[in-house]
Amino acid sequence: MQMPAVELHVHLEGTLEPEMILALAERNRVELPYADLDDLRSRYSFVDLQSFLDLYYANMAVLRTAEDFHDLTTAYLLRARDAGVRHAEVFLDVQAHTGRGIPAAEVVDGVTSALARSGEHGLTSGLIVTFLRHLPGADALATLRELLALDAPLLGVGLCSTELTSHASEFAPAFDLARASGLHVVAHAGEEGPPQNVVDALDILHVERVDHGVRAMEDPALVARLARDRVPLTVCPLSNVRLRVVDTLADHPLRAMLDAGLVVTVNSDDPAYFGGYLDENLRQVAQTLDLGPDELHTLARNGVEAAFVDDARRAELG
Ligand code: ES4
Ligand code: ZN
Repeated sequence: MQMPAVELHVHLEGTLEPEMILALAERNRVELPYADLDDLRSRYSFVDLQSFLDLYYANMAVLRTAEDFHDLTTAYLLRARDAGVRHAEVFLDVQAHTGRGIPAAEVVDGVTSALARSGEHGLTSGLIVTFLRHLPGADALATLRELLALDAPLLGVGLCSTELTSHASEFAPAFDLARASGLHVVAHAGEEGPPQNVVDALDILHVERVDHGVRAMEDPALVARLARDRVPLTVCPLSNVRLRVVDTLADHPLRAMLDAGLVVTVNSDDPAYFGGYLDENLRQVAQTLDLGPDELHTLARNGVEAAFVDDARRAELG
């Protein structure tokens, strides 16, 4: 099988495996409401995005020190390398940590010191800080200002968490500052929210890629626009099944998206929660949607096209 070269949609906190949750709880003396590993694992059954987010944010309580963030990031890089990834752009929910009293510098130092060693594992990488959409836009702006003051080595900013309770315009000031500071911009849209959220991400936040975007398929004019402008969509098939964006993998619109000429890529989102890393996402979509070598090649090529890398690195990846 044509292996993926690039991963563009993975939340570092979503790579926190149950075993690491228990190990870090012990290391940091954090009390968890789980009896054991089996009890924790039994909670990994979701009915929608929010039911997942509740567990995802709760489990972050075990991440306390720069060393924890370093270890989490290194574990992801090693697992991604094993999945065939040669370039990864990883999301970090800084506000989910500063909001419970962990300094931004502690979080960012731990992650970036691990990412700086990507080359030792045979990868390149970049860090995208994702603002939390359930918090006020002013918090996103303040967080970005703090990260810029820290001179944090950022590739870009994004937007995630629930799509249903806020409007993109709230985040325009933070995205305007990000673009003015030379950062790339992406946003989750059209996952649980309607196609209009994708339009708003393009028109109001001026995103260069859309994370998920599967519900764009409900709006033919939007599909035509995304195809014409070659706006990449970072699709996460196993995530969409586990969060009930689609009923089953066989119902997933990935093939229809490819057929519509969209620049779609396959990604893992929160692999510790959704049943597999990039290799498993690709294996399952190839099998279930009967994707052939040409389609797998297109997916890999799209990932290279959509990556925020310079021409030299793009040529190496391609
Ligand atoms: C997320 Cl799957 C998904 N959707 C929106 N926000 C998120 N944060 C982490 N995973
Ligand atoms: Zn995501």
